[in-house]
Amino acid sequence: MLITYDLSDDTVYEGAVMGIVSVSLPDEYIQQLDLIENTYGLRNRSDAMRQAIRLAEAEMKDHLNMSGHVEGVLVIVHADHDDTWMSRIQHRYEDQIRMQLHTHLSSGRCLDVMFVSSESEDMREILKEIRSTGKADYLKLVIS
Ligand code: NI
Repeated sequence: MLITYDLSDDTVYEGAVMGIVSVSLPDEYIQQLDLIENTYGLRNRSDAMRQAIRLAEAEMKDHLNMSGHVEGVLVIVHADHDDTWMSRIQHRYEDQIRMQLHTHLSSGRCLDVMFVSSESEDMREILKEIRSTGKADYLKLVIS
């Protein structure tokens, strides 16, 4: 489904003139967008989109600001057990992944929990590779 944002009443936001972007989203993402709107008590999907970008920005900032050696827990939820993308990444970074656990949630999705001990540059690469697949429904790095 293509959502074309009509921002005619909304082209100035918090004092800033805004660009208009058309986005194609699957129904599942539209439902998530509506959930963000409701959860954060926002006015509309445009506000929900801004909130989603701010949340992603905060997470990216945390990851970009990592420095030196980092240790923590990486949690990933993904859908297709038979798709080997996660396993390939885990093998590529076996020197950084010290322990891993794989199990299945009641929804049938896969849950991977990994203890990572890595230089921050490698950690950023791991996160980037996981994100670039677009296959992680959930990705969280908790740094100790
Ligand atoms: Ni699995």
